[in-house]
Amino acid sequence: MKPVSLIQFLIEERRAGHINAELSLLIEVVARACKRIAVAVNKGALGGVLGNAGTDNVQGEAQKKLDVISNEILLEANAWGGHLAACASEEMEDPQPIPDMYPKGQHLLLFDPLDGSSNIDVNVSVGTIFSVLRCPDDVVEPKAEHFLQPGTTQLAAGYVVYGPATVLVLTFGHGTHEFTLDREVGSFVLSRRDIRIPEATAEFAINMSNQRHWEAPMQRYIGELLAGTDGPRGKDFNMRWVASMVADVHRILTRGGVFYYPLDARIIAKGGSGKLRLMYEANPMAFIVEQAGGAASTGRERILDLQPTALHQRVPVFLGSRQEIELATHYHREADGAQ
Ligand code: P6P
Repeated sequence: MKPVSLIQFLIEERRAGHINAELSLLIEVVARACKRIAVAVNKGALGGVLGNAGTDNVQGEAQKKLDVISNEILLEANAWGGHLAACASEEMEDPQPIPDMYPKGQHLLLFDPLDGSSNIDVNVSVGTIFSVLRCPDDVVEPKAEHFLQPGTTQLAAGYVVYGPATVLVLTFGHGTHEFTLDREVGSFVLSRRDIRIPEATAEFAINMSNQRHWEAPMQRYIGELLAGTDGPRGKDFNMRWVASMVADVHRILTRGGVFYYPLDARIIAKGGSGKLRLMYEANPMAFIVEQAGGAASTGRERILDLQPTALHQRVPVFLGSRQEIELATHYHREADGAQ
């Protein structure tokens, strides 16, 4: 069968009425920017781009050179196209307006330009995560509060994983689809349409070193997985933890599984609400996973239903095979005395 390029897929989606011309252009521009990020990432030590930039981001995290480079690539690519009203990034405190000399569009783009960048120096897969919202009609200079829309309002979400292959996963709310970069041609080619995550799984991803800090229901749930055939679950579980959300989520989209980054006592003691960011990590990944038949919660609530209160807000993340997410969420709600 003739391969379907990303451009052809976007035309199909426009003809189906799933997206408009401006959103189609936005996705093309983001995909092209991610190809440039892939070139920079794939240079490794030869590109002089490894190591720390010597600066911290808004999260107070030391920025890798490639964090800054990836952020610049995405901002530059999206400035002149006329499809965006503003961008927001993990690497920037405030939203970035579109420069006055360029026309503005009706979309807001949020991204984590290089998620998992602590893995860069050890040559483990990293990725770009992005989310697209509609800019409120009467807003010309979008501020942070205009980005604070629930995940259910996303028009598109996607990620690109820079691994052995460079792979784009994308949803517009009509299924989750995968495109693999054909480096010889330089274009993304549809490699899986309508991905489905199996309802059940025997594989979980979590950073076990935090175990002693977890809340009781998380200790109970993970304890049952570790007990395997000796415990109430009656089957053995496998564990993976890449410490690169895009890589862990891509594995779940490929063979099922669950990913957890729960609250823990240290986060709670510091008045925190989680490790991962809602607007440009949890929401896009939750949209992608739900559109593939999986589930995504904070352990108490559906992630996509959350009303955001801050641009860089953090949340606990439970996502993947529906049966496990529902059980883990049930344990937390039961412990809270809810329902
Ligand atoms: P830890 C990467 O820094 C990240 O934001 C996610 O990509 C990843 O899942 C998580 O943090 C890893 O966290 O505590 O295991 O280093």
